[in-house]
Amino acid sequence: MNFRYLFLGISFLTLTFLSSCNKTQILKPEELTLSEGFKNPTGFYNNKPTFSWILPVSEQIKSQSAYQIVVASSKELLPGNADLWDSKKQKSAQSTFVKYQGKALESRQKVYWQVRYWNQDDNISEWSDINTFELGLLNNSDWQAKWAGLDTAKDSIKGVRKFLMHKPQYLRKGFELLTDVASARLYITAKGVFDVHLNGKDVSDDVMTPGWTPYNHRIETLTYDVTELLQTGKNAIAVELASGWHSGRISRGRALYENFASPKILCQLEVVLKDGSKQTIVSDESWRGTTNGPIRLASVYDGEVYDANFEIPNWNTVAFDDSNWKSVEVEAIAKDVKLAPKRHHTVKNQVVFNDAEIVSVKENTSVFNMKQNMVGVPKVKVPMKKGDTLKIRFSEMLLKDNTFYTKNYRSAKSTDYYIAAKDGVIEYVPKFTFHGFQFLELSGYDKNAKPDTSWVQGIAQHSNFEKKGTFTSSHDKLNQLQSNITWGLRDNFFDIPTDCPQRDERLGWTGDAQVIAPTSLFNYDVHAFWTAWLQSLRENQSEHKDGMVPFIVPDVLQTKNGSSGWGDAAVIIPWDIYNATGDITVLEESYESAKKWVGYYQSKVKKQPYLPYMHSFSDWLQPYPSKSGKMGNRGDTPKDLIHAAFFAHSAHLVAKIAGVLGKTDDAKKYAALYKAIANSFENAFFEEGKFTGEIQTQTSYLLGIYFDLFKPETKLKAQKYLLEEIKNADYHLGTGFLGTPILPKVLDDMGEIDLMYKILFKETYPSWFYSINQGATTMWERWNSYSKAEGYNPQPMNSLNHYAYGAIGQWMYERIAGLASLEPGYKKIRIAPIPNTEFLTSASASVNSPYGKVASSWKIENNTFTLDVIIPPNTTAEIHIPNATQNILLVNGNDFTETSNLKLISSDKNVVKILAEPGTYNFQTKL
Ligand code: RAM
Repeated sequence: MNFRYLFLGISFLTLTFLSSCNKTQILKPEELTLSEGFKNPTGFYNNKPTFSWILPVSEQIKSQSAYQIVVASSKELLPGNADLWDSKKQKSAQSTFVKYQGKALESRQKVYWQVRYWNQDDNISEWSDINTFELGLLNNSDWQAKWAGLDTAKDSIKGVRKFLMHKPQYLRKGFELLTDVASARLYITAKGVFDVHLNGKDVSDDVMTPGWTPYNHRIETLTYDVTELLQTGKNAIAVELASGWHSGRISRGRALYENFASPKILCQLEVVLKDGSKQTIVSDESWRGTTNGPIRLASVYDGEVYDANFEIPNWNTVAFDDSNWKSVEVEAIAKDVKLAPKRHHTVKNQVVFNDAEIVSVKENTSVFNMKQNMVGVPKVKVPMKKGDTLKIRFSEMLLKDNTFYTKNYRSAKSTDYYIAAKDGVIEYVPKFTFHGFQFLELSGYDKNAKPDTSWVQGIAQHSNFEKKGTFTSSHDKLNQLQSNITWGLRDNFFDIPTDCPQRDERLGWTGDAQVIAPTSLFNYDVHAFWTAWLQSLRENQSEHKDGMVPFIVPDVLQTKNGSSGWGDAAVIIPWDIYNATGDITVLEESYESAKKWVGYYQSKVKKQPYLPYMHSFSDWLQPYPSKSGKMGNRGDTPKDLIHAAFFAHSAHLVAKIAGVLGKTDDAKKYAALYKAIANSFENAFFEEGKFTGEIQTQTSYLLGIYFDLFKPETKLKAQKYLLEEIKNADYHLGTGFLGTPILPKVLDDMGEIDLMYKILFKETYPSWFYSINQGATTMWERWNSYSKAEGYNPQPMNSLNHYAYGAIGQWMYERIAGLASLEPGYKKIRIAPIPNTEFLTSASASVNSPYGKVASSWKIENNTFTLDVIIPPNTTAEIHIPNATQNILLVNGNDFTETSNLKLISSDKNVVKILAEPGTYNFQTKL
């Protein structure tokens, strides 16, 4: 043996080994998600999904230069033998929303996938963990089940405004499984709302399923893995069913929805047995049911009645004999109503408030304060006497004498009842209703018992999205505002985005939705929530040949005329989602709908070119309107101006969307249309930048400026007039629903940041802090919903939980904390806080962006301004350090010098601008 060769051989091997280590050592991708952020879903809705992943934070990983995705029908085939799709190495930085391009996928199919990437130096990562998704039933033809239920319309009672109240149903079926179960899926939905049990156990902790869609177009279905709940031999499936949104008063008896028809369930339990055989149990005529169960009545608006005397022991287990129950009636699945897996997360219990305070006790009536205006249900544990009725009332705030203010619930009874079957402590959580409340009144409990705070808990419920962003500052009221904004969002994201959660409304108002979407996308992971609702919007829009988008979605009001500023949700929200997430899918899905809405405006142009004549709720609830009472709700900005402004804006956005989608002809066409409308807008309503209408309003200027409808020279003049208007209002808000979200954007653009701070930090009416000074824990519908001095606004339309004015949240993130997305989905980030030392000494925000955590946090201490920044891999950031110059700037403790990570963009006496690569940075400058 020649040692020299042996030595050389070993060195060669070592080198190859080391260099191959070097090539393979970078960390694997993390947080794999599917389409709008789903993690390993079962019952997934989309067989053409997109894939996203996040590059881990590490010195070596700045960006992605290529990726490879492998998709297979079994785990074992990965990564080498992907039978469904192998993307191969794709030279691309795209790590979000990569389209699946493999073999067609079918209902029920379970799919496994993995991804790896190459970094900026072409080093390859390890393969990610294997993720999965399993499709739900994608076609109506996948269902063998029939709609089943009792005819409850027959013996229903007449409730508020003579609406039918269907008695809740208890439905069940026993069945036998011949051998052991290998796997089982339950596919289920209802015309109504349901809770399903298998062998006495809850199948899920979902609330008010299946949720609310335009039921005449599409009903969402749920899929549950129930393998563990089944047993060899006898089994029982049991479903509680109530009206919910489908047949309840909230549906307003719309014939189209068969609202007077009785609620029904549709369910299909598919079992694969260990011997390989299959057994399917479906809802059909063999099921039995009763309305003689404990939930006697249930209504979204009016509450629930529970009579413990009607409890049916073991009704949902195999031990029960249902031979006395009635046979159900069945109905075939309709071809024109799509059954589709739910495309966003169900409502669930989210937070439990268990530190209630007792406000008052009178005989056996007591009032509890949950200390937060919330939405959901109470959990009561109360001593009762047999036969007595516990009455549970709700209110958002109290009157001066500590009694309930419920005028603003209007006709919604919002009251629950529990009838006790025996003496002792009862425990009750209503199931098929929800309330908007901070205060709760109990009466009818055991007279001899002393009320205790442990009697009551508040269970806050909302759609099950995750928190995405945080915002905090050195100012208590600003933090309270952030809290009010986020509670306003959670409280009103109850399966659909609602205007309010408490009164006889709770509807998906499109205007409110378009106003709040950007702020919601900072605070919560509501990508899927919004895109699901947009599908409902398109379905309701399709009912109108002229492209009209209803006021509300689902459209139970049967809207006849579109409203400017409301129907624009069809265009504005997809654009906002795209900007927050970078997902182009929402633009593709919404493109035709957005064009149709612009077409609706066009169809309303009559006499004057480009000026539509139509309906509008206008600058809804503007403060100090010239007209009083209800007449004043629409504010003073003329509706014709609002139509033209939103017509132009929607056309402009369609042009931009067309650009993103590569539809160049449309992009040109809509850009020209926007210009033409802008021209008409200016000529019709302004002279030399001054609004020519009778009453000057902030909103007339805001719309023209923000939507870019002026010629450059008149724009400057209009800006001056706007500032005059704001001064005339003594630096207070003069804006309603439409103007308010735009105000910070316009002032920011004008460099009037300090003015925006001044307006935001105003304590007197109308301002954001005014409601906080009056005790608000959520956003209010009106700037003057309540005052300690004068009490409640006399109008019954006075929700204390309305998110629209929370739209300021976007500016709080973007400018106060300084964190904004500069290119769709945070591919490029802007960190540019502008502190105002009169009000603040610190502010921070973070967002879990599609690329990972982004953060911006500044503070001023001992005349030193410090900015801490986190920029995730595969992005870049422009960092603007205010009041700094290049030579007094420290970065991570050292004098600033350009490096491969930090490049100077510009520096003047106001601001240093730096282009940053991913990393964590600390900037410091002396003030
Ligand atoms: C009210 C709703 C909503 C608003 C419409 C115009 O009834 O609460 O907030 O958009 O009217």
